[in-house]
Amino acid sequence: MSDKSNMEDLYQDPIATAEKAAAKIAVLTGKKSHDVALVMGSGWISATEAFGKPSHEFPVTDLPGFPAPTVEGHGGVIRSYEIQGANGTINALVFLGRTHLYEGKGIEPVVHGVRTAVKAGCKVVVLTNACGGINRGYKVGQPVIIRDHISMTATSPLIGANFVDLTDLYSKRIRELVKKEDPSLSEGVYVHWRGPAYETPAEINMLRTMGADLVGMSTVPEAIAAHALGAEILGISLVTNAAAGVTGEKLSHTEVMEAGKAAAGRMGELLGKVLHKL
Ligand code: 8IG
Repeated sequence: MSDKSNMEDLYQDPIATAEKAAAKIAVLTGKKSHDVALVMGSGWISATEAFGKPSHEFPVTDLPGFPAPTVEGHGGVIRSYEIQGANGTINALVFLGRTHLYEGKGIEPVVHGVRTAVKAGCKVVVLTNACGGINRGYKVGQPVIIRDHISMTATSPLIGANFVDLTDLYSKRIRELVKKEDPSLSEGVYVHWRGPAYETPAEINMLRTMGADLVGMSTVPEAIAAHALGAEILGISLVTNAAAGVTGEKLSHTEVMEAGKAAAGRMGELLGKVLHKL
């Protein structure tokens, strides 16, 4: 199928396209359903090492509705893992890379992965990202659990009179489980900034005044779309730079890619353990 007609299906009927993509995952993996989905953001690939070897791996473009990815470091690959634990085996669907709003393809491709995951059976969706730290107490390389968010993009993945409640969007139950496993973790409020330009120092001051701790260009639409389909959400941010104006340093993409590796490995082990307690 050409990328164009593949994408037209997605814009026409996003939920039906997610159902088709989920059916194709079942065919490609031989697994009727998956239990949990993880979306690995930039710098998070090393977290997957803790899950062992995937049983299956394929490019997202093998499925209907996924555009070819465009940003360096975002693989556009789906893996299926069978993660063994005390309570048996968990089928995990892991997305390496995601589509961002700043790519200009609209909101549908941004949330297609998580919708596909929920239609594939996933009751929990773990969203990871790399972000800027607004909170002056954060250090580069620190993972932070997302407690709540502020959307600054003026866009939603939902259309129509779908008045979804977001009071417990980032599941309190799962946040407590994670903090029990690692009490050193902080929680923070994540702002979704469309990008692709980073914020100005003045905008960072504004966001801090609004109650924000973290700022990035992903996660929020995915959390809303997956929650609207009934999934529970865990969000974890890796602070890979101080937000604009916090230290006086300029922001660069390569710094971002390197900062996260050690913390991501530690988070992978944590996630591997937590998945069995969900
Ligand atoms: I990594 O400082 C990363 N992503 N908006 N601001 C925004 N996105 C980011 C930042 C940042 N760092």
